[in-house]
Amino acid sequence: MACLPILEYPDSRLRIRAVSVAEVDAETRTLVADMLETMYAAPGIGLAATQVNIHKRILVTDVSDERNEPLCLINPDILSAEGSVSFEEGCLSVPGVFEAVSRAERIVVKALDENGETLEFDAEGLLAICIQHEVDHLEGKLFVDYLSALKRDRLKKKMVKKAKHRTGESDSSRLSAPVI
Ligand code: GNR
Ligand code: NI
Repeated sequence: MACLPILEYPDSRLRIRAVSVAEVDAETRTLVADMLETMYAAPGIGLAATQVNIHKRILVTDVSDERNEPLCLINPDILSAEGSVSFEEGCLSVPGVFEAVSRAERIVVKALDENGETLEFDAEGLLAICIQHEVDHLEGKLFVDYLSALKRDRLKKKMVKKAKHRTGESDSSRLSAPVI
């Protein structure tokens, strides 16, 4: 198992759209195990492959209190969504930032599990919020995209400053990409 590095906003690789997984094989299962380890270590309640720079439609989540109910969704598809709920969201790729985001309250999800079996289930509460947040990542979207342009721009400046400080301005090429 391995803990993988997490990309941070405004890294342009967080904008890449993930492609579907053609076959759920041993390599997929290794990646899922590494993503779960990364998520638990962070700690977070969800992680999309995009965040660890793997552009495949894979997400993991665990919203249980005991952190012993891992769920892995491959090629997730939100079949339907209803209701609306606002929740203070955070993101491992935007550390230290928490802002209210409006999401569907209930969703119906179809996906494959780590064995390639089809899952179809209803989700609500924190699980529904988390799955929507992760599916957004797989489409290159971040929760900060739902904030006002003013708030997002302020945040971006702060994060670029932090990234430059960390890298010693050695490679900021990925930080200047336009943020959609
Ligand atoms: O750990 C996380 N917490 C969280 C809180 C509210 C709404 C969404 C999330 S997901 C986040 C982990 C993460 O960044 N997943 O992409
Ligand atoms: Ni996130």
